[in-house]
Amino acid sequence: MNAHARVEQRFIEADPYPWPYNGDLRPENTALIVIDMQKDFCAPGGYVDGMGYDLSLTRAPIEPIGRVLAAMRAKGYHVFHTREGHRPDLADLPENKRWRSRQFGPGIGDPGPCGRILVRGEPGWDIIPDLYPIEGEPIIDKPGKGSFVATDLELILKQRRIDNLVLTGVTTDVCVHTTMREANDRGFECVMLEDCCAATDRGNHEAAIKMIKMQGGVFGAVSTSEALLAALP
Ligand code: C5J
Repeated sequence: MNAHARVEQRFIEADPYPWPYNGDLRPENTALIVIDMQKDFCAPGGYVDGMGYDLSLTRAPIEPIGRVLAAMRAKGYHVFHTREGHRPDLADLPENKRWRSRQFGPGIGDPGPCGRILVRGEPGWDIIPDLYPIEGEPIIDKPGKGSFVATDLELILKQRRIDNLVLTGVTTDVCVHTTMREANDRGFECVMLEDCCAATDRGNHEAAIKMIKMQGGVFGAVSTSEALLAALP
């Protein structure tokens, strides 16, 4: 191919604009991020279950994420996973985060049916088997809701020259949204796949999606697994 040949532009159907904004969608510059698909958020006996929330909500994205994960792996896209969790001695758990987490029963760091809640190394903290990372896929262990604070995610994305982020996981309104906002402020071009995300409350999921679409796509765009799968080069 001529060294000066233009690369064909490619977009995913998305709202409020076809994504990515510049049509530069390639396996080399695009990563799937699967956020916090941990047993504590979507398995019986985990943290979310213990707080009394409807687990069917946070389990709903498992299947669509599985399809996107398989397709993006097969086509050579970068894949990252994150896990929210804390050191066993809780040195990285702010007191106020711990206090608030205990309002509906056992909180972060306390024992539960899946081990100590959101503590690194415990059964409930790990990623569900259906979506478990494979060799070579970085796992970002984060003590906060966002994936950039106190992690090496940005450094790895920059090393790999990744511009575009496809965001999936739980929960839409907390860790996925915080990560999208952090990524957007760092110049990454983000799309959230709405059927590949879920919140512990349906209204919060919908509101979080609506927020992204304001102001011409204030944090990026929103699409679906179906649209992404139809458009992948
Ligand atoms: C929450 C998360 N909701 N992964 N964590 O506490 O969204």
